[in-house]
Amino acid sequence: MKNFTSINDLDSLKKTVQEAIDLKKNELQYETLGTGKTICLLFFNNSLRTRLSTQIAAQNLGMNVIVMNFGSESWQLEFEDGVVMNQNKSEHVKEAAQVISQYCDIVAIRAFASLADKEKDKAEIVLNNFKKYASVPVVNMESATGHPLQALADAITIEEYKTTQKPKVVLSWAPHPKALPHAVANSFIDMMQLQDADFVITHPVGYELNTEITKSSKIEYNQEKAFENADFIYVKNWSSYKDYGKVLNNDPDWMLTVNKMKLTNSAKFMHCLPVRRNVVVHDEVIDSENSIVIEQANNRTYSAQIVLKKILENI
Ligand code: SN0
Repeated sequence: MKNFTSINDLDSLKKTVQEAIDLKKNELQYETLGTGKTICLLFFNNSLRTRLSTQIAAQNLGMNVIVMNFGSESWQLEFEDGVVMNQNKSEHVKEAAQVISQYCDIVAIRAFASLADKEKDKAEIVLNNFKKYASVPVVNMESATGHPLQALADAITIEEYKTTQKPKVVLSWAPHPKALPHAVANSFIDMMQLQDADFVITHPVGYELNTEITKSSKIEYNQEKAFENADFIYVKNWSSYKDYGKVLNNDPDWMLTVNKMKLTNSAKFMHCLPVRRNVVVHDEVIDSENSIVIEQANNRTYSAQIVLKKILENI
């Protein structure tokens, strides 16, 4: 594998999940694969899990890690071509990406959606410009439209906790005070479409995601109906896609509660974190035995590590 910018960059999701589960049994089994190699982690947005788990993953493979927060530590980058750069942006991505490529063997990038300009977000300006100008492999640590490292960790988690061959998995929208990106939901859907599962998406009217991503996935507008017999409930807020980046309603009825969990087949509760307690999910659910969010976050390490391993093997 050269770049990892989408779950579809994996040759086989099923095989990769098994490889990650095997890696988890002894995370240092490839500890010399990355000796002498360096990864640069570039953050244009905040992070906790992605930053730490990707560093641990790289270290488990023997790599050196450099982390840079572009918001506070670097020059502001220009991504448009032909711009007269007499404003606040000091450096063009053309130079930055080429220079960074000389210092490292893999570059990983976090750059959230602006949620202001749908077309620019769809064009993945930051990720694709790095892909265009960098001469080293590029890893997506959540871009404008996707978060494939999270989706791979979710796939590993579902594989570990499923009790039937074809589980029912529900992706449910939940309220949130802020306008959040579509990336986590998009990549979760991409990933679920590769699985043998009964997959249902539920959200209020107006929160339909990009149909190029949802394709023929089942959408059920009645949350309670969607929850019937579910084995996994994956909760996530996203802003409107149609009315781009807007919070249309914050209907508290969509929060995940114990009563709603009672409709399920004793479902496991999943969330990518960070999560707003008692807005997205009630304390009682996230603190219950059915909550697997901590293990889900643990799997971020093995998701990143199996991806870096595949890239290192190809350098
Ligand atoms: C991000 C998102 O894409 O939804 C990252 C998730 C991995 N989440 C947030 O920005 C939450 C911020 C908040 O204030 O709750």
